[in-house]
Amino acid sequence: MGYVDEVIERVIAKNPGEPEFHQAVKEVLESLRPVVEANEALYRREALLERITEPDRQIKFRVPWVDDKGQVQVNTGYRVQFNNAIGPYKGGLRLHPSVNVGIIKFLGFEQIFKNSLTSLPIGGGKGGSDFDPKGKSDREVMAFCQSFMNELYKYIGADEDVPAGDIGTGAREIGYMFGQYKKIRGVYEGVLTGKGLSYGGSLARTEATGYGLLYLTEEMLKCNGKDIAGKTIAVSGAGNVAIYAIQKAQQLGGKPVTCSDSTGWIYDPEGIDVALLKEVKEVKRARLTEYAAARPSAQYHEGKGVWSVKCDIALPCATQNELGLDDAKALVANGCFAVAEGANMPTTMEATKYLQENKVLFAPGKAANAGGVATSALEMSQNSERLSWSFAEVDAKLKGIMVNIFHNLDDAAKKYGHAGDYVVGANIAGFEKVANAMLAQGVC
Ligand code: NDP
Ligand code: 2IT
Repeated sequence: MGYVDEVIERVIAKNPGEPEFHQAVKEVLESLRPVVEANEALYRREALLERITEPDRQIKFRVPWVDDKGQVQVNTGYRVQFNNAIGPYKGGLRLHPSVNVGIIKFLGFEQIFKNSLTSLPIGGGKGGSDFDPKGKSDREVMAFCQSFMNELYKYIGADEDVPAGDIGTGAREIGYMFGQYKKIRGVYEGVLTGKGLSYGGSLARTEATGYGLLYLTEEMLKCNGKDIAGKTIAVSGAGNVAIYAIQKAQQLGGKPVTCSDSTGWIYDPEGIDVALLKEVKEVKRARLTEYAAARPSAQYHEGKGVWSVKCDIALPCATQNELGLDDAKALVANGCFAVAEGANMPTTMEATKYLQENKVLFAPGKAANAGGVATSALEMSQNSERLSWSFAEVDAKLKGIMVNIFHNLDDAAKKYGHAGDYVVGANIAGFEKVANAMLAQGVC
């Protein structure tokens, strides 16, 4: 058995009941075969793949808080500090009832390579809790966030580990967490990103993941003789990533016609009304039924279904494994020619394979959605120099980073004989820098 297969087996045996983590490790390691084969003796001796698949540490803690009825609630908090070979741990905090250690580990593992692709000095980490912010009052969310930080503060810091937003964690949650960190530690530092603009946040961080997704997609299409203008786009999700992906797609002349939330989805043949979507999701925190009620052209459907709509480009922006093999078949049958992942691992391995076999341009999340964490790193730079940059300056840097990421992964795919396979390209390009740093730093 080859080194890659041995390590995959070992990871599965050592981490039972964590299917998402197994999936992420398999997807990365299998595509690293060309590099691993070229360096097998060295990597084996250094146990490089064993080390890179084992988090530096996993922190799990109790998060007790009092709800509005006076009842004590108990959630579980996590922070997985996966790898800091190239910079302080960096990655979001997910607040969703489905959160467990395996999900946080898959996200933390992906984050290592994503952060490396940005070319900025950030290591990989992820955290979160099974707390569900949906339907909670602001006071309840604050009580949870303060209790979460009462424990998390011990492990984070501007040069140590810098958390940020993810599913369920937006500006409100980051604000409460930052306030509590500051109160406990008595230091004003850039310990979290995605902060409000009045207390150290960066312009364009809110838009960055969605905008970055479109900048990378635009470059990928351009290099393949295609264009976004005039194209019909299917988007899933209706959160931070989806909203700003839809907005940038429209600015580039595309026509996003779908979005979805955890209960249903919208087909709006006249194109999604972003202002209305923002009002429903960002202000009212309501369901998409409210979008449909306010927009005569929109059709609302319960459950899942955005990938059944005829489109040229698909942008999954909700959550992991939301685009399966049947969805991939429907997309291909309907003439879709590009899929770019706004979410983390939204496409199953079978679906990815099917799309690639059918010549669909496929940009994996660790490259396509890296604009969010890249702009978080720009927020860290601004915090360090105690200055803030204009929207145009941050946006221009973001665009430069995304274009650069695409060319790095395109070049890596070509160099190892897999031209056009951007999954292989992204994994190899992200891995090489981290691997070299780990080897240079010795056994640690
Ligand atoms: P949000 O919480 O802002 O939005 C998530 C959206 O997906 C919501 O509309 C939610 O529905 C919907 N959704 C549908 N099904 C699910 C489900 N099973 N679990 C969770 N959400 C579901 O999150 P983000 O937009 O920030 O994140 C979306 C994806 O992008 C995630 O995979 C995240 O890891 C990834 N990502 C986020 C980055 C960021 O900067 N925020 C950066 C890079 C990647 P509802 O409205 O009903 O809650
Ligand atoms: O998945 C991700 O890259 C994020 N949720 C953003 C992480 C960050 O530190 O900005």
